Amino acid sequence: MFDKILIANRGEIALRVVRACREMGITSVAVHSTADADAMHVRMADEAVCIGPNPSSQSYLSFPSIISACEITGAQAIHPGYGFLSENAAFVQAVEDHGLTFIGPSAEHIRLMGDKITAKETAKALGIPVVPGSAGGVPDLGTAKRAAAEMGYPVIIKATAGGGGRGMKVAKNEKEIETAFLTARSEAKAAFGNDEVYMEKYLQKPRHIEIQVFGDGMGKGVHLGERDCSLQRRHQKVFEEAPGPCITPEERALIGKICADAIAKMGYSGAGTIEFLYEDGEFYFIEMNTRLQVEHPVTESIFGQDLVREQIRVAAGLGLSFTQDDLKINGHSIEVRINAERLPNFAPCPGKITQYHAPGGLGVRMDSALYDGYRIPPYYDSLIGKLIVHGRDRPEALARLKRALGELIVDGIDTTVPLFHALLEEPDVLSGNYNIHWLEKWLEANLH
Ligand code: MV4
Repeated sequence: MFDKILIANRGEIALRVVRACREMGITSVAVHSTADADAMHVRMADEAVCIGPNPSSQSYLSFPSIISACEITGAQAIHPGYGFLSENAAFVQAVEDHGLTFIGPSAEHIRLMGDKITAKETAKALGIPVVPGSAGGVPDLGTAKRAAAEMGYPVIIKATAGGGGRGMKVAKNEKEIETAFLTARSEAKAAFGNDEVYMEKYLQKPRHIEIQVFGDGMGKGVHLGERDCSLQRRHQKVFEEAPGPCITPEERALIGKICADAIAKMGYSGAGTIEFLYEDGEFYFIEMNTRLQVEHPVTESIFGQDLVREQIRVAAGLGLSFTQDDLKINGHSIEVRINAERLPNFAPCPGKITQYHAPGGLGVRMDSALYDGYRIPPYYDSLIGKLIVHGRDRPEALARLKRALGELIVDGIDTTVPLFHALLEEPDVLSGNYNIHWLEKWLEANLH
């Protein structure tokens, strides 16, 4: 096992990793930008190194600064958290070239899943159900028209280098295909420097269901069920839950086994998420994320397992501390993302926290790097906390969420907390009756 781990991240996820390290007897090293000198992750880690000025490009994304910080402190491994360098294959390569361990999958697996066409081809070859679509890239308008006519409208055109919703265009009929194709291609070029696009049948009212998987790095794979993350605004998740309110135990066992077997066959190492659209009882693969995700705590809550501990164990070559048979779901968990944003437009709202009080009690977990007097810097993303609740069943988790939100105090800035108070009054949220478009429609009707 490692003696010392460097955490190449900030905010609540850096604290999350510090906590796992401390329980495992591993020394933690925080890195930080100038703006983050007073951040909670710096205070809570055993050691800290300033790695550069405020822009992420010169600090949290700087390969030489981070690798030098390992050399200075004697850290043997790097935990990337989510975002920043967590899915950067070139970084993984640089880490390994310096004799260090990246806590995550191989550069090859990150690269494979970063290209959405090869990800889909790989998934399909491994027996994972995929959305019907073009065979590989769509090089020109003629090919786009033929492919669309064959699969039937509506279709969606996506950037091969994309993901997370950027560079996507829907065409409802043949009249719309030319504009959709050309816009998708030019947006892909502008955003990713790669204009390759592919096409899929457009699913009109799916849910976003993602399966948590783990590879032990020694040829075994397990799954930890699904999360329903359908409540999103502009491709940002705001409310996530596990298990999915519409997924039966039989469906979970079936898709879970398909995913776990695929992970085993790939020889995948570490945590991963296989994303599906789910409509009319069918799962359709769209992408795979090769990192720990923001919403991992809902899975931890229902399985009673520490996913960061497992990531560290697998990276150290020790394998997982549980088998598939050990994993049993207990109750229901919900997470809401607390962002420093002002409604109704979700404008970023950095500034000084004049008062902070975290909720507590049975089944309540607050993952946040806030403290009284903390000044949220304007340079990074607006996630300032995650409130995660666990109950014996979904109604109990919902009641607990409402109670915990009532205890939470974040003064001095605006946050997304009022949104959650309002959502918890909505019959569709209370019954779990929502799809990927529900929140945008609700915001349109209620906040504008
Ligand atoms: C789709 C789709 C409908 N049909 N693909 C958006 C982000 C990216 N991960 C995939 N996305 C979508 N792909 C097909 N074939 C609808 C979306 C989509 C979406 C997906 C998940 C969560 C929220 C979404 C919001 C709008 C569109």
